Amino acid sequence: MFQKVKLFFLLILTFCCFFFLTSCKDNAKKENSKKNTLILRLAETHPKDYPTTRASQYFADLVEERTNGRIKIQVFHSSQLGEEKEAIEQVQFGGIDFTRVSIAPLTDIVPLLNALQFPFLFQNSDHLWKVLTSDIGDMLLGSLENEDLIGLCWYDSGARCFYNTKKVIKTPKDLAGMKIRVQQSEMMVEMLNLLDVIATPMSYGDVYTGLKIGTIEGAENNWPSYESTKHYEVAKYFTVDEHTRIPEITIASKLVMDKLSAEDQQIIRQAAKDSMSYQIIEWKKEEKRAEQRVRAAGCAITPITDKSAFQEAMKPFFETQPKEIQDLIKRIQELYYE
Ligand code: GTR
Repeated sequence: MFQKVKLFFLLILTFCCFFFLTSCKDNAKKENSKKNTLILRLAETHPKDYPTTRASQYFADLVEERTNGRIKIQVFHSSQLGEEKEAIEQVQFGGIDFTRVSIAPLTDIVPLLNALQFPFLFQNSDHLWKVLTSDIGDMLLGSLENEDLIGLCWYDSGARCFYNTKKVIKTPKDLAGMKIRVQQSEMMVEMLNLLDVIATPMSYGDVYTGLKIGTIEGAENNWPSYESTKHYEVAKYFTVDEHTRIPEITIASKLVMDKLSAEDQQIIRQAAKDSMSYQIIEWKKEEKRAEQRVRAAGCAITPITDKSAFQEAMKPFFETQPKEIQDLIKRIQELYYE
């Protein structure tokens, strides 16, 4: 009897030891794979469910899948890592690994991008995409490298329109004297000054309060931004003048990318490119949804069917541009007819 009990306890002991050793091994494996996972951060200004944020997440998922979990990109939405201008600077110094931004706050660092924010440059969305997917788009993505940035891909951002807290705007003259927020870009300030507007550069996150307390009287943006920021609740006069089509861009830190293997760099570049078609589809859906929502909310929407007055008012702007930008603008205009 005593022998049997002894054997029984011996068996239990062996089982416990075996269980203990296997779980230690499993934990060590998990720890190891955690240690082998490279965590990178992407800064995004929009909320979690905004089309560009979802596309950035799609990009991150592709990278994780294609590197078998070796590289994980965490998307920090809603400006958790700072506003766009600061995020760009951080990416230059490798403090943040990636960011998705509008090209506007990048233009002071890479002036050639100014060509893309020239007013009434693109005839429509197809024209914009024809340019971005041509050698011009590739050349512009490549032009960021001198500034320690790597241009990965473009996203859609529709057309930007004026909106304000005061009155219906039908002509450029109606805008004269108004204090309008612009993105932090020299060119945007110069462009709006041409309309006798008091152009006020400020970061995106400050616009709602500015409109509400009256430090600015208006701003300009696309339908989804107008809606998601709730600017439409405080600035209900929206004029569909579509003065610019400024694309969005995802950029990586060159310092960070240079430390990765050529294979991983390629995976990241390709994943970013592959997220473009997803973003474009999501964008189109969101544009319609946001427009319907602000219309239903009772905003005063003024369509501008004949844009010539706005175009004429902004025409002299071309002459103020450096030759390099003028040449690029001409090439972009010509591409529409090719
Ligand atoms: C939005 C754009 C943002 C930000 C914002 C702004 O359309 O998606 O990245 O640049 O405009 O006006 O600051």
